[in-house]
Amino acid sequence: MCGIVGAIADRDVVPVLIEGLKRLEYRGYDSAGIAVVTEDRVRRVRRTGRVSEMESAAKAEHFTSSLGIGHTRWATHGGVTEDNAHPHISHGELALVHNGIIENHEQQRERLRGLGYTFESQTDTEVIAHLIHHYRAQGATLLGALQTAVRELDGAYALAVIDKRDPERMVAARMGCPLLIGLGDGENFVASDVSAIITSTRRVIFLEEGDTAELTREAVHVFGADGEPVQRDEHLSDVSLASMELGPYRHFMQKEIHEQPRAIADTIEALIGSNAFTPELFGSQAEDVLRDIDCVQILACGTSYYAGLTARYWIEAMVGIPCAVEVASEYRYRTVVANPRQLVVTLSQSGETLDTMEALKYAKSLGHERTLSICNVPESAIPRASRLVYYTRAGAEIGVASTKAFTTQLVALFTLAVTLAKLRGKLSDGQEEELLDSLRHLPGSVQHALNLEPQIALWAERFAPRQHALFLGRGVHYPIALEGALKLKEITYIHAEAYPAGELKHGPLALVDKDMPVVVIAPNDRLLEKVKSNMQEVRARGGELFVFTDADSQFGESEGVHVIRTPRHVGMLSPILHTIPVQLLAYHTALARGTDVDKPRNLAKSVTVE
Ligand code: HGA
Repeated sequence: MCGIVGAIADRDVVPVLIEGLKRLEYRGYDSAGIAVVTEDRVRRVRRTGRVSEMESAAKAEHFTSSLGIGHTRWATHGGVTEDNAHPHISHGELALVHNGIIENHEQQRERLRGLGYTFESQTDTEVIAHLIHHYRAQGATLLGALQTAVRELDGAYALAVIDKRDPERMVAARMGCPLLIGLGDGENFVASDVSAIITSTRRVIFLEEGDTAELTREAVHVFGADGEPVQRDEHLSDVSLASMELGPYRHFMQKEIHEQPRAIADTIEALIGSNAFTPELFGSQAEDVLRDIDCVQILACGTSYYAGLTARYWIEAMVGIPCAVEVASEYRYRTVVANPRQLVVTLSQSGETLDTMEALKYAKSLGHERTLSICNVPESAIPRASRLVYYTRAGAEIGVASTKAFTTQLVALFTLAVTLAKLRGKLSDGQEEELLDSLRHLPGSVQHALNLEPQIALWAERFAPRQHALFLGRGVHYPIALEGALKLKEITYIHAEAYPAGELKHGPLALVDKDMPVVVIAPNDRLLEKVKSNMQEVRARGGELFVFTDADSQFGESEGVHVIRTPRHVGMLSPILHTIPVQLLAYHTALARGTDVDKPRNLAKSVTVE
């Protein structure tokens, strides 16, 4: 979602801001802007649309400055207009960028109107600029004004602020939305994520909830929620620049689909290295936390939620304890029965997903102390708030539609299920060796599935003109049908629904006719015969079937039944393998429809607002 970058340096920071915003584009946005302090003035350029359009406008105006802030906006309050784009300015003096939502913006707006402030935008953000300006006008320093103002805000924010009356300083604040500080040599930065500043520095400080910070060229001071100075650890980011470059690919989504063999291999490296499913894979205290749990609650959103649904099948079958999976935005607002022996597992690619973070906080407030985060971004907020963590090592995921983060989450969840089974004495040495072996071979099988791309691209040509599609699966492959439908919706805008195949006759069959393509995930497992019957039900109504099965299933193509075979059945890991073709189908259908694959309309990455 929104991206923030700011810099104070001895050089012109405008190129730093523009490059930073380009590196934040992947988060999804609808407008962009920068503001700088130069020659005792605040100058600003904003545009709806792409960062490159805003860049041309900034170049035309010959902006240069050694202090500036930039922003990519994903609108929550107020339409996608230039007036609503950030930075927002108060009285021509102070400029501010904001990520998040201010819930009491209406009350603040009324109050500020009463104090004589006028508003140029419909955003919730503009009140913050005026509020800080108001406290400045009463004599507070820039940092003091920011600290007073944020105490009056309800909601979530990451903020960066500059003021022409104090051109040697930038201030920042964080509550509920990610913000970090980059430490340079005689220059310092703020950013929503490290990718924005990676070419300037890898030394970062992650701000914590309630922190404020003051940056000059030479120093950074951080203050805790009580306003007192605090020391926050410095980290050296190992984000790879290559993972943020497109290389020979047309789209990040395509690149990330193809990176899955490597991403999976990296994610299981420690497991394969230790040659055993040990609790330590989840952290040093893991054995204590995991040993006598009596159930699992998985909390997640979007694609991660489907990873959780898949894990439920594995956990209940292998471990023999109940596993519930819930959308985080539902869990966080309902009355939940607390159980101190429950393991609460949160799944989030970015580790910053606001609803998931809030659901975790809620679970903890109920006394749930056994918490595990499965996450792709080291040191992000959710793993830091969890007792145990398993980092997927997918590398930076830039495409808005998640691909490699999903399959690596599945690998992590599978590792969890087997580890729990072992802790409960439900795994023989032979079984452990067998499962390790299948995981070892998984990257190779995924590579074989990727080789199906040309066949899937041909199917995509037939999908491209359709308005609707149905996805069916059974058992552990039902969540993969859900994921396939979600991928298609997200990037092609074709309306797609997924059902457990057994549900077909309880409703969705009414939709089936010759114009409804039905995608079926039908591997050679114990439910295959049941799925075949459901396929007959579709054919009997003229529906066209597109079936993904594996090499050892016995059925072939016939009229209205198209079949693509993934490699040999890979046992319990089969859902991971069957994810590849549904990702490729969505990707190639989007190509055929000419949609913006990496930046689907209305969507954003790192969903840091509610
Ligand atoms: N509420 C602000 C910022 C939105 C945001 O953080 N999106 O990710 C606005 O609507 O401008």
